[in-house]
Amino acid sequence: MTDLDNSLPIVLYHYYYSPYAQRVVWYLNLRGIPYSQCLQPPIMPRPDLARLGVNHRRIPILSIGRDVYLDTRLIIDKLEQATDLPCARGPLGSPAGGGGGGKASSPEHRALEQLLRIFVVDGGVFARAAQLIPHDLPLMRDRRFVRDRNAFFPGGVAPRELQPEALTEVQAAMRLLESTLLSDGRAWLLGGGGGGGGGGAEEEAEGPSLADLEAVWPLVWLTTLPGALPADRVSAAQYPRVWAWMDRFKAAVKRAAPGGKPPTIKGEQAAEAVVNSPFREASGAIDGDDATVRADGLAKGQVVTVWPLDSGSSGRDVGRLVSIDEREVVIEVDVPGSSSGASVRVHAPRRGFRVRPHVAEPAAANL
Ligand SMILES: N[C@@H](CCC(=O)N[C@@H](CS)C(=O)NCC(=O)O)C(=O)O
Repeated sequence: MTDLDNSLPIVLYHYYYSPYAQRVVWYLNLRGIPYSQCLQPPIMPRPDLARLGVNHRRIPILSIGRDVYLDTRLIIDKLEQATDLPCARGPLGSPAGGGGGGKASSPEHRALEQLLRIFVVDGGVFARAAQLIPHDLPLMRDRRFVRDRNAFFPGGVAPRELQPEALTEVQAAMRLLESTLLSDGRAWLLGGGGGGGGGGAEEEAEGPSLADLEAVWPLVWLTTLPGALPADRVSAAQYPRVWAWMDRFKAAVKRAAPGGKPPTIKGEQAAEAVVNSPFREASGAIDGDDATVRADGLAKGQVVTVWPLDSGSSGRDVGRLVSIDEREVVIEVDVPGSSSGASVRVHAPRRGFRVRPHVAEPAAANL
């Protein structure tokens, strides 16, 4: 586990209508962690990230000092594990995975937290929710946006012919919560402060845990897209407990962050803050027993390419290998055009990402 220097700037690169970014914003708000935001265009290119030498194309990205974290799963894990964050409230999750003092107090709770994440991200709840984006939204009428997203989603963005079955999958996810964890009237998925829970103001006041955050975000997102959910089939009438839980969650986030929005900084300012900061984490080691390290003979300092496998695979980062273990891979990436040879460290989770020795593009043939 690594310590976090209070003075290090925390910058969230995102855009407002990214549901993945929303999940991190809610996390930061629930913990009362101060940060700045650097707002990005919803489509490529993103010069603010290119300025740091980062090619990863998915949003959000979080920097803490000179360390840049890709993927919300790693971002949230890192924030959970940090022991000395300048924060108002402690970790939301399991003490084993977090820095202690988290809310998931039993092995079952810790398992649920992880399984809900896997269910929603890898199990396809979010992917199905994304297929329900209504075609009459202003953004969906923007040809540049649709072209960009058709390249991002292998089957095209919100294919009309898949929307009926996507709705069924989203209903199944809601039914699961309605008929299991929420069925006894509890306020939060894990109950109150670790107990079973039967509702009540005290339990509600304890606030949501990481398990709630892991499950709630694509569902709340869908409720904000007019026309995504047909009210006669997916509403508070059919899923009253899920709706009440979503409302409680939104109210808890609002209570936790009454001050509204964080400061917004421009890309130049963000890059300056990142590049002029120290590294947040000490340089880690190469796990010689790791299967990929063995298969490819990876060594510290070797130039490697890192990219996500599930979506946005075109955004590949190239850098010198700093560390790799079963949880994350860290590479040091040169900041383009830096006269002082500045670099940032890019962290990616191992799950859902590939690491390979870098193969230089062949030079253009002289015709
Ligand atoms: N597994 C990634 C997924 C992130 C993701 O797909 N984000 C969407 C925005 S909600 C995205 O990057 N879309 C393409 C883009 O903005 O260029 C994570 O957890 O961060």
